[in-house]
Amino acid sequence: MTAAATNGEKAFALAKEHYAEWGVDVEAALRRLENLAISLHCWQGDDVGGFENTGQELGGGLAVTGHYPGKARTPEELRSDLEKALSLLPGSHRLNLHASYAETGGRKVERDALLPEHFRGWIEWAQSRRIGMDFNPTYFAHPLAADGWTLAHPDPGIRRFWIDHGMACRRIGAAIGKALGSPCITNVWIPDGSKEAPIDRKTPRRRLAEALDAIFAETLDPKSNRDAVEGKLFGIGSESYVVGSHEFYLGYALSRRKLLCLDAGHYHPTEVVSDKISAVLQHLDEILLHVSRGVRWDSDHVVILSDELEAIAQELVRGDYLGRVHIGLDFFDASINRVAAWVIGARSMLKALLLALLEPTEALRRLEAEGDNTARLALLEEIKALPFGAVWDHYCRSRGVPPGRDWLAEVKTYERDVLSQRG
Ligand code: RNT
Ligand code: ZN
Repeated sequence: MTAAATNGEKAFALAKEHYAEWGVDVEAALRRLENLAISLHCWQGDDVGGFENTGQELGGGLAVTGHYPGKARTPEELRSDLEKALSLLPGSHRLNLHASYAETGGRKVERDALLPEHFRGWIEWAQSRRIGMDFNPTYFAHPLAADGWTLAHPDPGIRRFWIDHGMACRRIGAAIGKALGSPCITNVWIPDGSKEAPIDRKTPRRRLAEALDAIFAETLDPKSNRDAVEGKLFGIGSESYVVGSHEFYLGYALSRRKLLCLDAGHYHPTEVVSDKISAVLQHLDEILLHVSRGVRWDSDHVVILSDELEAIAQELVRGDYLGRVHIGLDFFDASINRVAAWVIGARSMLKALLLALLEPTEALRRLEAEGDNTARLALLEEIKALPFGAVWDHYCRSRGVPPGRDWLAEVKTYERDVLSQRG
């Protein structure tokens, strides 16, 4: 062991004792953390580009800013970058793929004609790494989505095309889940909405409900595929009206028994997803989280260990929801090293979960039940000074992953040897 590792392990031994004084079993927390998988979103690796190579602009209100060199241009490059990121995360995680990342061998395959075979490369890659996968139909970056309307489009032909895409994607999701022996969460997000206030808010919502019902008409085994629906408050170009709003999808998910996807960047700035989890899980069996970070108009900054991220993780642990909540990341930043962006976001999520698992929740719950709100607040503040860093570093080290800032050197080496060689 290096001197730093020896010191780190000494610090961990002391930290463990310190937590034990608070009634916290550190090893038990680490065992629970090890079972939690974060679904890593493929689209951080290439600025939501995908491999259709149509030259179509992203659209749908999605905007990626920055020109950091070295973005992945092929499935091989993207998988290599993902492998680098995954190698720097303790635990075993998942891949979240968009339909626009199909591998069609240079042939044009329309989105309504996509088949599981177009994702064989990804499935085999996931099999070889023994990880699960999640999936998303792609309702943007396409000529038939150029006006910002898809499933709620007034033109029935365009609607039909996008319904068929959704149906194709669910079958792909089921094939993925079956091949990997782990349910694939297939998440529907559409951009439909308008810049100015529409006269008719009702009809597009009726069309969307009907289109979704058509997509979900086929019964699939929940062991292979589970459907999620994701709402949004507004987007660039859909500031005044979004067809698939939160209320729309909450009602839809409840009435159709679907997973609701809560994206942390999709609400009013003072509204938080952490408070919604226990509300919606009163009525739904499972939900999907898109862990993101909103900053002013942008809903997709790289996730950091913010108060809200901690609050989300606390809710999952305190509410005993870890088995009912699927955690996916959703952000895109082209202004920094893209592999580092994945690692920063995913490690922050894991840190938030570890912090929550290390909380003396039962003691706090007792204080609350006794009405001792003074002690509850005082202890919550003191808990913030417990030696969490030593536990995190030990967790990384013991799972064969660089602790602390050490991962950054590996990303820099990868940038020098691999990313900077890309034209
Ligand atoms: C967009 C949604 C959606 C996308 C991805 C690429 O506002 O958050 O989840 O980010 O599908
Ligand atoms: Zn999202």
